[in-house]
Amino acid sequence: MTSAFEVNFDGLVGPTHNYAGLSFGNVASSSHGGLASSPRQAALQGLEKMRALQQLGLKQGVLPPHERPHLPTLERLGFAGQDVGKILQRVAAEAPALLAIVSSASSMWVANAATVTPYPDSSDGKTHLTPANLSSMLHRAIEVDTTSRVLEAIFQGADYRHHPALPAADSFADEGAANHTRFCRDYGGPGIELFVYGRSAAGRAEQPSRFPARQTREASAAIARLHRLADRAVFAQQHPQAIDAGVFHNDVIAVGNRALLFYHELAFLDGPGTRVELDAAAVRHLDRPLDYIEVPKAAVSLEDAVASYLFNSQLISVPATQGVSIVVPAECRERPAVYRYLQSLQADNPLVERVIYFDLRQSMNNGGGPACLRLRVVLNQTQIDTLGASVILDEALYQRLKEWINLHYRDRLAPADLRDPALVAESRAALDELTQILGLGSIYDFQTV
Ligand code: SUG
Repeated sequence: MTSAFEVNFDGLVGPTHNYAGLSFGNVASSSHGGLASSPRQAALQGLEKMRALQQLGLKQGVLPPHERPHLPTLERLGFAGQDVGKILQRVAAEAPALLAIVSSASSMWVANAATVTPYPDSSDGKTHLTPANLSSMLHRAIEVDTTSRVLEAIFQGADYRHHPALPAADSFADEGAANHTRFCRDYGGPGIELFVYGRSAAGRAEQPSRFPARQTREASAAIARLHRLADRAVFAQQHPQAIDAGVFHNDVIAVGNRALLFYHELAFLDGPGTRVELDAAAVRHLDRPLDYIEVPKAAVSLEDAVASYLFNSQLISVPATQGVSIVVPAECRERPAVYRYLQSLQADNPLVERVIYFDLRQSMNNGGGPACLRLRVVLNQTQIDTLGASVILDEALYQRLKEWINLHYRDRLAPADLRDPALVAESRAALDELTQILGLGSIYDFQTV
């Protein structure tokens, strides 16, 4: 076994970050729709998180934002022409909801970009990547093509197998790594993988009644097959009560790292059964059962969990420390029950080293916490050194990206600003420069036409 790292690739927030209330079932998105945003602050908050983790000694990568507003989607829907200003005016007049949809900076939440199975887990020894079709909502479904191009540009060579996204049908709705957790003892050693779904297209599963379930069991099963996981894959259904409380992805209510699962009592429809299955797979492949921290609903209610995003934390193994460190959003300090719980966890649980709080408010207001902003890829040092682009964060890249954000991003964006053709020009200039900074080549539609 060669040693390997779990690299967090974080999505950079794009220049059109805004609050459009697009995601039904995502409580933060619905409650902030229509408010003004700050793309600059959003991008800087995300960048500071990346830098802090890099400074703790972790490997940190960067993924580029997508081109927005996405004019090719408008063209496919009949809004074409040479004059961008006129196109935007027409869309705003004839289909105002569409303008927000094609302008969303939702590609920042790269936990939904793809599902990644690292090479130690697949029977062919390759790292498998399947972009999520994100077919539940149009503003996210239009991410697939650029995501595929970005992943193929970065993860090049014989070590990787890139699969096309699953068919974009309701029965194969797939939201990527946000519903997938890998467990292992060491990142470069064998692992098992938990796939969590909200509904079954076959209709067998108990359904939420208030909000939609996004991930299907059929999609999860297809990914496990494609990624050649055989009996390393475990499937579990999300608790419908959790979805109805605003848990639109499993990573809003559970998170894992190495052999530890941190989750809420109401995360899974059958919590005890899920543990039995996970332990059986873990004993088979890791020679030991998993460790669990189950948070009782009596200590933290579903409402508190959703409002604070306690479980959308990153569990990280900081070099030269024993237990796991938990990266949580600052909102966890503001909910008394959650803060109390975290303080007791830090003081009393030997599995936990410390809790680190981050201000990610701009993203949080759209339902995206620390874990939503990152996609985990296990890589060995040779793979890190031979990536197809300069996307691993170091101090120089951090400084460069900070300057780039400060130069190109607006400090304030109101919904009406999405009609402004200058925003298109500004975004293109920013992204064009970014592809040069990251050595990515031409990945955007505007660069290839
Ligand atoms: O898909 N929000 C995203 C948030 C994704 C969070 N990701 C994870 N939990 N992994 C979503 O609901 C809101 C956009 C708006 O309303 O402007 C949005 O798309």
